Amino acid sequence: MKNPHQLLKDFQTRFGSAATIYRAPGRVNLIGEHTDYNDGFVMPAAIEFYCWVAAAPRDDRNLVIHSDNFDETVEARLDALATAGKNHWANYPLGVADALQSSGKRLRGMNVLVSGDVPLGAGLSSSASIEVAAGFAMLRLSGVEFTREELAQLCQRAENEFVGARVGIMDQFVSCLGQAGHALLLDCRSLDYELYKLPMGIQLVICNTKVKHAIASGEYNRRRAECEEGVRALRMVLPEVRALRDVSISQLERHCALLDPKVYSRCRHVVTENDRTQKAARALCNNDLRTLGRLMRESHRSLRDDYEVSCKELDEMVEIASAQRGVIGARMTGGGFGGCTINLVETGAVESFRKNIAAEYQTRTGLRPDTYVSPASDGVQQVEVGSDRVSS
Ligand code: GAF
Repeated sequence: MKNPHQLLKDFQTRFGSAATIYRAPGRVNLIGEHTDYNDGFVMPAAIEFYCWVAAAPRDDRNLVIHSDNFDETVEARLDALATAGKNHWANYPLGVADALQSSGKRLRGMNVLVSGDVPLGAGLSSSASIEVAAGFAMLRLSGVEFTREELAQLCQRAENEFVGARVGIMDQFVSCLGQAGHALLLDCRSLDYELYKLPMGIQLVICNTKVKHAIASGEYNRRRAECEEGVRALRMVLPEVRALRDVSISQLERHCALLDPKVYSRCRHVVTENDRTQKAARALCNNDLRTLGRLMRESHRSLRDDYEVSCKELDEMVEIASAQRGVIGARMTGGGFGGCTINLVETGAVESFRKNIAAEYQTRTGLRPDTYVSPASDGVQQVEVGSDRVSS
């Protein structure tokens, strides 16, 4: 974890002034994958990996942003924001500044030092964490009123329009509104949400396959386009359908002849995953861990076979995990094509789980995995250095 005292010192050395510190978490998704951009349901939790931002206002209208991770500084004028180039890290904070200003928020120029400990390209939402941390800092230091829901939506807009990845709202939302010890069930259409306490005696164990996923790559946007194609075809007979969220499993089956077989499989994943996610929330609420585990397994199979966003390494990791003692459920998490799995593991079994996974995964794939154990954490916060207290 980043030492906030060190971050303040680094800021002082680089920019010659004191700063305020904010941090926004990455996330892991328990279930509800590729449903957010279909107006569906997701159930993520924020994790104790953060993007840390130290920031202080400037007298001009410039944004000067230094990334510790990339050891690079980018300078931009708030009145003439443009992308920093394809796949550039600075597009995330610059895009957020652009989205905030386009929505009418008047920002001040500022110096920003960014230091993230969310593993990059691992499917744990390092992108949302930098967007949310930067956006929160910009709004707070500019003295602008905002809600966390609004910040999440503006960060999503930044990623869609400035970065060019047509992501849904899940990652930004939980990075803004996550709560320690809880998973968050989000209705991605209404943005209504409920918090579900995670059971005592169970740990969230995240296994990194070390296969990098690239969310901005064409596959993610292609899946989204296939879902839209499915909606267009189904609307010929079901005109009330606005998104796959509105389609039931029996309706989909009844009208499958209207759909190209690939598009049908994509739609089947989304429709069944929405159902699983709502059932998983009920199972969590009833402490019915057996059902929760079964739904996680089914979710992984559906992502692998119908949505085709898994990969050999994720499948191996889930298979190895599912055979371990004390494992409630295991599945890939996030966009897919590499990245991480999420495992619910009984506390007493975590150490043997980590050891066995590391050995077996390495034997099967030749890759050395990382495993992280993280409690569910709070959404974006200001960090009071001195006491290291956080406040909202
Ligand atoms: C990525 C996206 F950013 C999310 O919006 C979501 O679609 C997820 O992939 C898949 O569930 O994390």
